[in-house]
Amino acid sequence: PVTIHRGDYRPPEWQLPDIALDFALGIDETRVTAALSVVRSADAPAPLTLRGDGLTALAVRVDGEGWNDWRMEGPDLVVDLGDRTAAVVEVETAINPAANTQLMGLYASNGMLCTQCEAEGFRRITFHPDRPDVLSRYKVRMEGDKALFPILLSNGNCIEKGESEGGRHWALWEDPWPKPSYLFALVAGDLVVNRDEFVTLSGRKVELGIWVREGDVERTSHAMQALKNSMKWDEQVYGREYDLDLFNIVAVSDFNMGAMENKGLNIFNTRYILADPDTATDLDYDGVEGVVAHEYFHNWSGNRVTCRDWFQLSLKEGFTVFRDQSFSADMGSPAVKRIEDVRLLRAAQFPEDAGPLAHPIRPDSYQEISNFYTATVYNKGAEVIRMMHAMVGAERFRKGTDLYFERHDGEAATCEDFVRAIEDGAGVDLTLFRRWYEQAGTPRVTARIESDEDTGERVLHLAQAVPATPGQPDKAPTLIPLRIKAFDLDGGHGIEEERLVLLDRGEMAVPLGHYRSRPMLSLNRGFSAPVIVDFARAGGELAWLAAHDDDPFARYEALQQLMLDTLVAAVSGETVDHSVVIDAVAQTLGGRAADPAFVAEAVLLPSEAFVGDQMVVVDPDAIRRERLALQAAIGGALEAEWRAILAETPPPAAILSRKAKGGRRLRGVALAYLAATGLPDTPAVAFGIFSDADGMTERQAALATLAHGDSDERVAALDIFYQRYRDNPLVLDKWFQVQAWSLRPDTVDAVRELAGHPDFTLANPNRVRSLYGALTGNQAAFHQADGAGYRLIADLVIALDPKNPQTAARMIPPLGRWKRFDEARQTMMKAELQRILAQPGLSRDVTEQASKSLL
Ligand code: B3K
Ligand code: ZN
Repeated sequence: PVTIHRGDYRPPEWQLPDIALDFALGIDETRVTAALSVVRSADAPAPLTLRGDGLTALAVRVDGEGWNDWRMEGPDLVVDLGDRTAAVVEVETAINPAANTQLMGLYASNGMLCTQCEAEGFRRITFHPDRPDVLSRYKVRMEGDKALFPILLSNGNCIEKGESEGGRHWALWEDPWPKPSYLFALVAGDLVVNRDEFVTLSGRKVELGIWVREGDVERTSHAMQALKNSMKWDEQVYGREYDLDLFNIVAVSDFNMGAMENKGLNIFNTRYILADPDTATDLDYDGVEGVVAHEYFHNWSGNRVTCRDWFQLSLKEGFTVFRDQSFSADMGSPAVKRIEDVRLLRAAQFPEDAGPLAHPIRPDSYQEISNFYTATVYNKGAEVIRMMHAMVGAERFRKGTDLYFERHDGEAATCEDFVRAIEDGAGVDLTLFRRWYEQAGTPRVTARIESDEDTGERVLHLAQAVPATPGQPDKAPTLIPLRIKAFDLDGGHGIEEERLVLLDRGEMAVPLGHYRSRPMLSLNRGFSAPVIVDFARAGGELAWLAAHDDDPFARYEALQQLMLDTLVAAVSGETVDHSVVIDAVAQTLGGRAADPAFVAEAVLLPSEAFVGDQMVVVDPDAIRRERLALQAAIGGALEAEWRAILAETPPPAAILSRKAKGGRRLRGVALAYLAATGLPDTPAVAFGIFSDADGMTERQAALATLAHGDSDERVAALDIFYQRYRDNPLVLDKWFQVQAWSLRPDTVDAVRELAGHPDFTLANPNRVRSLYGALTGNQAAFHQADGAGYRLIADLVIALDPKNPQTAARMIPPLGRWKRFDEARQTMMKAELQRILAQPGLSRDVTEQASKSLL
């Protein structure tokens, strides 16, 4: 496989100011005629290379004349234009959307046609340079059967439509904004619309449409509200107004990821559009709001200013994730949102940074760019933007982003352009900070307090180290902004106010002031930097901080650390006293009336995987055992509290206020703790909640709790749930998922059996993720000692790769974590990676992930 290097970037030799596309639509055959107006930008004559993927050129014309000076170079079409400096190059191709199981390019889903072009799917539709620094104005004409495709959509505005012979009709769309090919979109199908409108800051009326299948339109109101809120928020917070008269969203059920920000025509996985209280949990609602916002925000951070090349992906993704995180925080609870984001970062990104697939947020090389839509590029990328924001403050950050948008509007920019705009606009020197873009690996910050017992002077010593990662053996210190505060319990004059410490060298001493006794130090508050902090705490400190820190994130963090320390000690064979954790949980629960959502997050035990991440050699069985033991201890000791929470009347499912959502979340946590005790009445309690539930949050929480056990109620609830929702794919995904999440010892067997269920299919990425993705997230099951979990995932990758390489490749990273496990598991995991690699005809996607995972 060919490796592409960031340093090899060359500007395009041809520009394409205008493109006219003509589609004769059909499910099995769509004919595409592309007229590319090309203008040479290279000084010397250069052939025009148009990338293709699985295409045949049926006809080539130049300036209206048949043309023979072209050849195929592998999948690409090379047209020799002699010494011309401009031409209109017309190419005809035919594609089969029904046969497109990769879901890249133009494909069929439930009888409708839709596209996915990012990153390199446009070349599966027509020959084109297909690189993000080639921007064009698009005119799209499409024609198709009116009964099959009553709705015809593309980017921009519909400027004309009409009927043609044989029950066909057509539409002509024009997008006035030049865009790269990855933002092209087309949809044709039988869809219904939820219409609304939004008036922008400057008084422009924008027509909004969310297009779904008949019967789903009632489930689109939350997405519509989220869209309007996002539009308003981007005006208020970033001064960014929408720039077309029309904004359409289409929901499709077969989609490789969450959604896609095509200009004026976002295409979404139904999972991030459809929500009603009966079928969606509160978390699903939040997912809809966050993804709708994310894709909308891309209109500026991604579309108006796009990426020069795919190495710059974090330019749009990191920034846009930061923007959607800030939006969701403003719409709900900032503290809870921060906890969720950090939990995701630690669950998905830290392991990536610590494993064989580690890469900087701006990678240096790739074989298949689809493999780089990662938690590192997205979520660590967002943390990097967040650190800049923290260092300069909201006002100066806004000056920086204003300058960025002003300087680069209409351009394909780089990460460096962004950093420079923040430097110039906000007035800050980010020289050292740039290392965050260059270096992979999660920095480790070691902290220690040095005390002079005579004078009472306390000094905080900080040291940083960035671990070696593949291809980057030596790392340099970077700039790490740490929010700290010292609480003085004993009188004296410590840091009363929070302070931002900029750790800008390998080691640094920070005077804290004079204290009679060691102060309670709150470090990396709000998770101001995406680092791992090693700080030996004195006994009682974490419990004190969990109860008293005035930063809610820091309270959460202290309690988590206390739980984590207890679990790690227990797993290492130490006898542990659960009572410290129990007391801290009890104390936190005391605040539940004021903020149930925060309390629910704070009292949750760290995941099995996160406990494993703290250990040199992960012992999945011991972690499962000790975590269940701690859960049971907390469940038993605080039984009365859990029962009291569950005895309250739950908030009606239709109410989505912060408080109502928090209340439901806490009830879910209470049920899990109570069930962990194994008390004989708990299946009946859970079944009661399952049956009485007026919405999916309570219903799913109860079902998931039952699914861990072995009761008659479990069997009954799974059956009732299946019968009730068998026709709703998104809810049926949950049915598969709760079973793959189960803590039962037979989960791997259950997953294997579910893969043979008539409702299981490899054709739908959501279904694949709901079963197999859930299994890889179930540490003790996936790492079952006999290797059955590994075999199951490898079998899946092998079966899925010929159909959908992108989704297949996404299942590989869990197998690549072998270095962290015992020798027996290591051997089995590597053997499965090798078995995958031995398959003939493997995709570039899977080849890259599997071979790198063995290093
Ligand atoms: N930009 C798309 C991701 C496309 C992934 C292609 N493999 C969604 C998003 O981040 O908004
Ligand atoms: Zn994005």
